[in-house]
Amino acid sequence: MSDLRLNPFTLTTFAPAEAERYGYDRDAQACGIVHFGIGAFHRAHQAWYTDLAMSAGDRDWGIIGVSLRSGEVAHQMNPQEGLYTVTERSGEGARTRIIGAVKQVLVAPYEPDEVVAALAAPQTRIASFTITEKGYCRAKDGSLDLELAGDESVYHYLALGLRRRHDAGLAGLTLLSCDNLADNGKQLARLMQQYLTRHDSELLAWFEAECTCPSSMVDRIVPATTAEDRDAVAETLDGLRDEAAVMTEPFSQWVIEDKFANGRPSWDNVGAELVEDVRPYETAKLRMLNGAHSMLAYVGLAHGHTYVHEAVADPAIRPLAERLMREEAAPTIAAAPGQDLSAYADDLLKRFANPALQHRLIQIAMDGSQKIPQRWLETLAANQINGKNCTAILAGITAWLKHARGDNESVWGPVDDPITDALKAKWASDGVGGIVKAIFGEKGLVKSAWQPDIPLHELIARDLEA
Ligand code: NAI
Ligand code: CS2
Repeated sequence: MSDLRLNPFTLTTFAPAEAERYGYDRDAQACGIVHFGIGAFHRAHQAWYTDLAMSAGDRDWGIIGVSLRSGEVAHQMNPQEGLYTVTERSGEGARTRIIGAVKQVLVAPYEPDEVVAALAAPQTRIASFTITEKGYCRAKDGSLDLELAGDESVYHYLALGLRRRHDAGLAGLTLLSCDNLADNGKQLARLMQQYLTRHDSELLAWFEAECTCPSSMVDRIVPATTAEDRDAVAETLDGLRDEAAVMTEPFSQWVIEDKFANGRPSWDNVGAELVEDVRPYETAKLRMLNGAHSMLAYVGLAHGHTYVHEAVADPAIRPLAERLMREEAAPTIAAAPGQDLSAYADDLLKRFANPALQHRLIQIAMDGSQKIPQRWLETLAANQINGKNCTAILAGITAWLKHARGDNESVWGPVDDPITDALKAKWASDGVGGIVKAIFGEKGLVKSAWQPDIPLHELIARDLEA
């Protein structure tokens, strides 16, 4: 196979026949978006919507991607001048599209001034984020952890960029969180205000008046790309290599609070929903999709599975996923008009069963301490008020505690969680009998809306010993 990389030149010269492609003059597009955390998900979701919107005639919404940590994505994308492919996979086959929306990737630790300049550019109107749950630097009570939120955090760059916009008399920005957090826009607004209060309090009033932070529910399953995936894409591209390729499912959903400070792409023309209140969609997605995902991950790994489609096909596990979604999560959700939670659960089970996605359970198992509060603990708390036990989520809790203890490490390597050391220390000091209180109790490690009673402690301890 050749080493020729996908880029605007090779694309016109070698013109792979099978792939769809963007339909606009890339060089003529200004960059209206600066996106932090240009990982696999952004490329298959927001950048894909933006590419479709510009292909349908919208203009000047090119994207400057920013990596806050490693240079890996910049090395993949910049030699390709930002071009990459999205491949949708299902049992029916694969469909590849070449995306032109991303113009450049900056690596913040090496190019801090360029990142601030991009935020302060007159044509920039939106800063968006997929920096993972831990990238928001939250303390256990949800407030900004001022020690974590240092000069390497997203807040540092935002504060400098917004200050420069203010001083130049430019309009504010929309700060659009696309991470799987409950009330992601409100959380971001509050955290940014806390950062400014500490570092640039004179900018606070301008930030509150000129910038907005819409909430958004984002949904598309995007597994981490593998070397085999890249080889398969090279075949589709008649030998051209795409080191930035991403794989996903045909399904995609994006529900956004319609609260933009300074314009937005016509994402609503290409499938996104702009609404007044995203909460019913966001709560259903976090508690049902992500709640079931995390349960499948920890219980599935314990049963020796590798992929989501394997876990959901296991007759010992599938009923747990059904129960978690239909009997435990759905009754806690105030559905929006027309939102059918039972049909939603049916669709989710079909999506999880997609055999072509190869979605690794260990990827979902990452960062459990950051994920389970909004995926499980809110549901447990809501059911607790009605005296109802959630056996499927409790099976997930037990499996997560074992995972955090290191039970899967011999097969899958070290536990990947920002508080791994603290979790392990609690296991060492509190053991099976005390771990539930040490993690979920009032003074526990994790922010928990749910306070298990003594019989539940005993039940989980028995399962942990089993
Ligand atoms: P990824 O691993 O491809 O990219 C993660 C990005 O976040 C990278 O740019 C990385 O440098 C950055 N990041 C990681 N830790 C950080 C930290 N502590 N501070 C700042 N930046 C940090 O992951 P992917 O698939 O792009 O997912 C990212 C996020 O997108 C998820 O955490 C989730 O909130 C959201 N998401 C992902 C979906 C998926 O199926 N992959 C679907 C829906 C939402
Ligand atoms: C997954 C999600 O990695 C995880 O924790 O549960 O990223 C999931 O794939 C997406 O939220 C689907 O939209």
